[in-house]
Order: sequence, then C-alpha cells, then structure tokens
Amino acid sequence: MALLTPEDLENLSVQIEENDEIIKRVTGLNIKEICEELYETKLNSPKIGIIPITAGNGIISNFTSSLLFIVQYFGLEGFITEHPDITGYHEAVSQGADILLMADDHIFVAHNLRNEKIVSNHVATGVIYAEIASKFKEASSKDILVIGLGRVGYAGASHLVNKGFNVYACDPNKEFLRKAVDELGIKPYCSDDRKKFSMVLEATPNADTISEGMIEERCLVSTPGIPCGLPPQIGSKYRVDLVMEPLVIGVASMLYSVI
Ligand code: 2YG
Ligand code: MG
Repeated sequence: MALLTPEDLENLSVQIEENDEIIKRVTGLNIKEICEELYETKLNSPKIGIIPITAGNGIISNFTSSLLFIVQYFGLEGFITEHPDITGYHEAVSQGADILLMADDHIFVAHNLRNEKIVSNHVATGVIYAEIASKFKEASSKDILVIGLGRVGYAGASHLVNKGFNVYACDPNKEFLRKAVDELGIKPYCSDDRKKFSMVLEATPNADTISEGMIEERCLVSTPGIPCGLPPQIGSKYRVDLVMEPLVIGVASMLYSVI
C-alpha cells in the first residue's frame, strides 16, 4: 500500500480548502454536509487521542500533527500522546480519549472506545470518495466508473452498488475484477469499450490511469489515489473537475463513521 510522504501532507489546510470549494460547487454540499448526510449524524464532541506508531517504516514526521490539524479543523478536541505505541495507547485511554486514531504501514484505524465501533481508513476513504463522485449535480445518468478494485476501490464500488448506481469497473488484477463481479455484480469495463462516463472514482496507487476514451467532457473525477490518475492535459482538455486530497476527506469519513 502506498505510504504517505511528508511532502504529500504539506499545505494540508490549503489542500482541504481548495477541495472543499470544488466539492461544494459540483455536489452542492461541502465535505461536512456530505458526511452528516451519509452517516446521518453530527460529530458531537468526542475527545480524540492520536497515537504515533513506530512499527514498520516507522513515524512519518508530520502524520500525527496532520491528524491533530484535521481533528481541530472539524471543531473537535484532540491530543497527540507524548509516547508512541503501547505507552501511547495507555496514555490516550488514561487521558480520557473517546476515539483513538493510530496507523501502522498496513492499516490506519479509528476506534471509538465508547461504542466499540472501529473503521479502517481504506474503507472510509473508498466510501466517501464514491459518495462525492455519485453526488455530481451535472451527471447525465447513474452510470459510474470505478478504476482500481483494491481495498479502497472495492469499498467505494460496494457503496455505489448499494446506492443503486450502475457500476462499471476495471482493474488489471483479474482476481480483483472477478471478485467484484461475483460479489458486487459490477460490470467489467476496459478502456477500449466505447462507453464514456461523467462520474469516475479512481482508487489506484498509479499515475495516468484515466484515458480520453473513458470520460465525458466536464466530468467529475474523485480520487484519493496518490499519484494522480488523471493526466493534467486530459484534465484541462475535457475541463474535468478533480477532487483529490491526501488525508483530510478520508479522516473526516472515519470520524463520522464511528460516532
Ligand atoms: O504513526 C506514524 O507516523 C506512522 N506509523 C503512520 C503510518 C501511516 C501509513 N499509512 C499511510 O501512509 C496511508 N495509508 C494513510 C492513508 C492515506 C490516505 N490517502
Ligand atoms: Mg492514482
């Protein structure tokens, strides 16, 4: 799984402001309103304990400070534990945290100690980016394309099927594709099919996965994928609206989903 780099998380406040503006323009709602509608709840005021984890590739220098920024951006009280790992876990619980945020290289979780709900970032990210794509005001049909059926893309595709969208999907990994066809009933799509889409969820760790034949003029591409799947020249030629941000939108979805 692609690990964030400190560079990815630079200027996070600018990145979220810009994306929230685009989301508001193309869906009519901002990220907070989309989460409140999707999870049918407000955040209320849980106290968030953020625990640095040294496992695997270890600490990402601005990861937990970025999480604290996000927690405060949504008006919540949060703290980063002084110590990492289990010492940090003990500290967070002892300091009265209601929700814990912690990540190793394989999974990033939010765990609500009050209602025992737990969610992973890849599921919460897949669902919220799918939700954003599906709310495109100018969409001409309920046909939507999902590129990438790994943990994030599968969660997004599953959410869209549950919402009654006609989900077309592609993934070079035949096993991922077969699994999504069998379990979700999505329609396989490959780039030389003549069909074009006005809504696209791109969830791959690869660049330039979107080609001209896939998209309608003025479509919406919603992607948590780093690097970006939309080649800039195609983005400008087809005047594509692009929602792409490294962490805030996914974490917002995590927090609302465990309330
Ligand atoms: O506590 C730390 O600093 C590190 N143990 C954090 C490691 C996070 C690794 N995971 C990732 O970089 C991403 N999967 C996080 C989610 C990105 C969503 N676009
Ligand atoms: Mg990508």
